[in-house]
Amino acid sequence: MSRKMKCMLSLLAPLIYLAACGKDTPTEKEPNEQVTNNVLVDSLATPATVALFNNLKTLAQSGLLFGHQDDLAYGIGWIATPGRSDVREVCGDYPAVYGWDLGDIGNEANLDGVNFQQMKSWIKQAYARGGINTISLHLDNPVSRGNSWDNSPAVKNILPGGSHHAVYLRTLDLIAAFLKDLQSDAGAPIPIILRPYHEHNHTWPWWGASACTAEEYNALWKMTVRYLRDTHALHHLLYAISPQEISSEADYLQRYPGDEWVDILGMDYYQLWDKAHVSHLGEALAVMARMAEARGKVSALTEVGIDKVAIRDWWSNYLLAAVLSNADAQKTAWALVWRNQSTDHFFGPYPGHASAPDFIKFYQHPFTIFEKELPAMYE
Ligand code: BMA
Repeated sequence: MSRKMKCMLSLLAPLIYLAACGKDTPTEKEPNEQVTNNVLVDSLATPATVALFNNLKTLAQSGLLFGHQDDLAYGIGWIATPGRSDVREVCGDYPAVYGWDLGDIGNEANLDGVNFQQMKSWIKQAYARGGINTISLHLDNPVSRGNSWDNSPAVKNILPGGSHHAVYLRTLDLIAAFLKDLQSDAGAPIPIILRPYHEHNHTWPWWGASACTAEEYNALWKMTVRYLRDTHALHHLLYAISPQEISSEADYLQRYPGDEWVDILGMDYYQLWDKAHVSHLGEALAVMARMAEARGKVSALTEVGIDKVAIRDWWSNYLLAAVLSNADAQKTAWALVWRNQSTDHFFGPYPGHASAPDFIKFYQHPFTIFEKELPAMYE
């Protein structure tokens, strides 16, 4: 067992399982459903989901999990080859966190060509190895039928009473059905970190700052949670919110549904292209980590990266340097880089790339955590 692993396990020892308690929630409970916690958005969350949250919180104190979007689905020069992963081919281990996206749900493949049936099996494989899965939603504009980037107004139309409410619920039904299928071989639901309606303080998406009011955004979030949690009775979800490049608490809370609707405070950050932004990101992470701590939540760098990783020492001297730049930023649970689509669009390492030697250093650093180094996250 590595020194890093030993240190991790000793930190986990005092972990206290959340006791059942009689908190009132808006959830309608079946007589046989048990309240498992009074911390999460879902008071009926499965014990494994509660454990994932607690373990993330504990691990965040002493390490940074590394994540990669679509890691098992494709990489540079390959598509859907069993067992392959650009990250693993560079450093010898899979990422600890796997990102997936349900944009184009209802079709055979998602908006980036990932077959949904295969996505389910990759999520199951990652879980079986002890990894963590997070899912974002680049959904089409439900009114115009354009894509996520069609920022013509739609949110007011899909809220209860709106012209497209029923149509939108059919999309949420498809999402619920996909999530429900995510079960281990033994039939246990696989805990998932759901990250809907991300980067909502920016203007590119139809749920963004130019397309809907804060009240509409918050109503959309709550409607989605209620529909998945209460109507579909899905209890294996943690809910992560992720505005982009936020530097103050007031900014963070401008579009925020409320503490009882969010489990994980995330942030997406795509400005880490020069040394000045190392401390900028470090300070932003610190703001978020303090907010999370005050609320009993987890904070995470839910997306980060620079396209084509054009800086050779980016992993150690930019990304890790930002997370290590102050004591609060160090409490960030994970950092996930976006997909390796092609040599023209990639955010992770791959064998032969100029940043690969530095990625190995990043991997070897005692603070970073990859899949094999994870403790049992679901216990
Ligand atoms: C963007 C790009 C797009 C992709 C989208 C959703 O940042 O990578 O090519 O379709 O994310 O994954």
